[in-house]
Amino acid sequence: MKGKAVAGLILATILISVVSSGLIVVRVRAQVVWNVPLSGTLAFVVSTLALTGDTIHVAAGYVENLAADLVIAQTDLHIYGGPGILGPLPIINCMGFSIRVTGHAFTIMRMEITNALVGISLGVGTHEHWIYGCSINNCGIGISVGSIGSLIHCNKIGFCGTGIDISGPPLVGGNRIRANTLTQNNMGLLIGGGTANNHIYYNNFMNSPNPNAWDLGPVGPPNTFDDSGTQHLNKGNFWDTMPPPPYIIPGPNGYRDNFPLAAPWTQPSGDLNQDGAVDIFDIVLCAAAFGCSWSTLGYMPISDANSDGTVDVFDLVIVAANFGFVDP
Ligand SMILES: [Ca+2]
Ligand SMILES: [Ca+2]
Repeated sequence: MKGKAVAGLILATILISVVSSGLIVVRVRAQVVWNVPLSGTLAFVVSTLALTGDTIHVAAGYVENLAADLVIAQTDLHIYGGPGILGPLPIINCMGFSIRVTGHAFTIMRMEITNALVGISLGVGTHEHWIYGCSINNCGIGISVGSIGSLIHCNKIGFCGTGIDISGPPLVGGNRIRANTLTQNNMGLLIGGGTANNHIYYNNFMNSPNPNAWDLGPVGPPNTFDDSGTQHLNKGNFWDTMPPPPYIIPGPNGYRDNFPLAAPWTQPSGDLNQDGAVDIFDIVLCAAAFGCSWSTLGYMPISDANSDGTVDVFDLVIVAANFGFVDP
């Protein structure tokens, strides 16, 4: 079984890298899995033990209070919160500090982050981070995007000053911000500052006392409220303050969401790679981690469709049951 899983992983990596739309990158890892708290606190593991390519598993229900900024300087470091069936999301209470990412290709999934100056700060010039399924609350800024080519999806961000901030220098670009739900932040999204080619779609922006989004300008850079470089495809966001479409993003730049959603976005069941269709690539993603369980190397939360801590036939069944679905 182990040999099959490895073969599946390699096959999946090749297939996804070559053929897919590039939304999901499956990374082959051969490094250590650290289990927190068995290996100490998360901050201790990150600062002292973990190396490039390692994965850190944080048990459901775990709570840690930071005593300083949590700096992620490694490349290709992965932090996975425990599967939902085993308990609530593990919590990093930042106590006014921040999680600062200075390395590349950082992955964090299924963690709760509270009381931070910046919940997750993706450093300027860093690239290819993957932020999925996190709950970020009561922060000055929920996620500050200074990176290139990151995927930020299916997170819930609430009660922050600004939910997602993409107002960095022109270097910041090529990030996909999709399927996040931002509620009761003072401002949901802050964009502009010369950033370019960031794609913002399928997000739900709700209940912000100030505008759900604000565009800083300057005029010109082609950030889009769609999944491509054109403003004229049919993916958009849900805005609870929406006037008749298109939704004009307040601010000096004139960004528009040409095809805003009429109702909040809900992620289709079985669409593991979040590309809007349930197809062979979701099967491949499931195969990539098939046979892996929560505490072992190779487990990926995104492959575990029913979040029970094991990637097995029941996850394949969920994909199969929805196979053929295509977002209209
Ligand atoms: Ca899919
Ligand atoms: Ca499962």
